[in-house]
Amino acid sequence: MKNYLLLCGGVGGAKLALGFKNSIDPKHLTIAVNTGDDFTHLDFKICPDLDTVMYTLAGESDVSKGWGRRDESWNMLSALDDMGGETWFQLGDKDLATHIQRTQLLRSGLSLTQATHNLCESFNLQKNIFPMCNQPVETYIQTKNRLLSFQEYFVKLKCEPPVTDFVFKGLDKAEFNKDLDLSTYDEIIICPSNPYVSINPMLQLGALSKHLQDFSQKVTVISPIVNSKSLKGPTAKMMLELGHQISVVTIGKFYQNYSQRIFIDTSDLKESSKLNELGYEVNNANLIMNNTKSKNALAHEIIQLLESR
Ligand code: FO1
Repeated sequence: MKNYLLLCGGVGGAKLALGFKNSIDPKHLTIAVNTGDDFTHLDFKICPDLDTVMYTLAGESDVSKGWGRRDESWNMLSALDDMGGETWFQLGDKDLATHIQRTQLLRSGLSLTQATHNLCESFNLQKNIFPMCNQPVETYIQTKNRLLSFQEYFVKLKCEPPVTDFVFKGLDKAEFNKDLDLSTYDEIIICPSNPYVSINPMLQLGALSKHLQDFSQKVTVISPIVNSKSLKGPTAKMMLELGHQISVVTIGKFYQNYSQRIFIDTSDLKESSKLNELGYEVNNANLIMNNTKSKNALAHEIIQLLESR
């Protein structure tokens, strides 16, 4: 069996990561997760994508919301609201325990990787989930009038302001997670996450970016655009605002220097020849992962193809 590295954002990426977890031995699976969405809120270090992946793999995620924990209660938030505290970013009681624990672990001197693995252990997960880097990188959204921090744009303003560009702060001090030896992965999967804000921060990390460009034959993109719509979140809206068509071809162009293989949904097959012209081998599958069966089926199909190469 080959060794797989998944590059993963939040909800879409986590669904595919679960399919992989259910399909292969964990020793062949490594998941590098975007940390550009991370921020400090109410003095707690919040890592939304790491938590979404962790909760999803542990069967603990709130599937309908896509973030936070299942069977959640909101006593802290409601009490905080009664006191006039800051409640625009909703922290459930069980979820809060994760942020408290992570913040304590980091304050005790652990790296984000070590803190993540400590949390993974408490969810009975293998230690194969890694932050993309151990240094803080913060995604900012440039809108016409203001530069917004990611969570202000995403949660407080509900992705409403039109986007003109993205800024990643902290890159000068950040490096792709040193615990991950890129030469050990036979296949790298770019999960169906938002290319602009979930995968882009990782592509800014020099060592990873160079590796993907040098070994683009090992890199497979799974499109987050299905039937000319985004599966979840603001990917399609951002594409339009940036002057692109909502299409798998726009995804293909975005990753053109990094990948030579793409999976698109069967409903987008009409775009195959344009992707071939961009240099891609095109494969198609059902990319809508709305239950465990479809998550496992997609992972299985990707693995089957890549094992045969
Ligand atoms: N997303 C929301 O839309 N509203 C929230 O109040 C919210 C709270 C929240 C708390 C913890 C956490 O880990 C994630 C949370 N998210 C919330 C999701 C998150 O901010 C975004 O989905 C990701 O950053 C995008 O991948």
